[in-house]
Amino acid sequence: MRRFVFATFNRGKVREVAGILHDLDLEILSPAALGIATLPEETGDSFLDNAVLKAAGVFLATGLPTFADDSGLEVAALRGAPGVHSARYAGGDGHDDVANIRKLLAALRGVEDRRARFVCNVACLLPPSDLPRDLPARLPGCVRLLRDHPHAPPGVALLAAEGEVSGRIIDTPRGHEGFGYDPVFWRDDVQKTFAELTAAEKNGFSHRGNAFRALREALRALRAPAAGGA
Ligand code: ITT
Repeated sequence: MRRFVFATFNRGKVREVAGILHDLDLEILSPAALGIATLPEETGDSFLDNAVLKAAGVFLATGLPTFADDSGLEVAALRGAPGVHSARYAGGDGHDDVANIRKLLAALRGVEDRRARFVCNVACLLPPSDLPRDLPARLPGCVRLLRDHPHAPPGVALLAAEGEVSGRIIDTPRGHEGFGYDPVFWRDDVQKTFAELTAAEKNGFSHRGNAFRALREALRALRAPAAGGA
């Protein structure tokens, strides 16, 4: 069994990703289980930079293969805001989902164009010895193998995966599943918000579902871990 740390403190992400990766032979560890109380500050300008920063902080502290997710909501009428600031949109330490939604709905009051998308970037750091030589040819389209990302530790391989999903922002929150902006993110095809879907249903077409399904295919192509190793 291969061990990975998922560098996150967001329980909604953990629930969703556990469902997507459940059929891989993986043990997924939390930072808390390894004595890590905080992740590096998200000072990057892009989702990928921030995902790499989070994964690198945990990789350097533990020496274990690590993946991280940086994600957020981009609203067309707000020129892509809240974007990389989604968790902290309403200020403070962030993660006040009710305050974030309130601020978003205030910003969109009277605005007709409600188009929005969720974006998820995943950064997975691995020892290069885990990678088969033909890996690049076997990677799904939205996964890249990067060897010189500025925030990745030197000599460590980086698999970067991306996913997105479009929808629109409704005026009145609906549903109690999920997290973050899910209660106001509406999908015309299912006539529901993301907060009215189970985690499995949301995974079926969400940004995170798309990004982690792609990563899952890349992980299937890795060399088997050395006996007794990580
Ligand atoms: P970690 O950094 O510990 O992983 P976080 O919640 O701070 O957790 P991000 O920095 O990636 O994660 O911020 C993502 C924010 O974007 C999240 O807090 C939500 O406000 C929003 N978001 C991302 N994915 C979402 C989803 O699937 N549903 C609803 N909101 C989402």
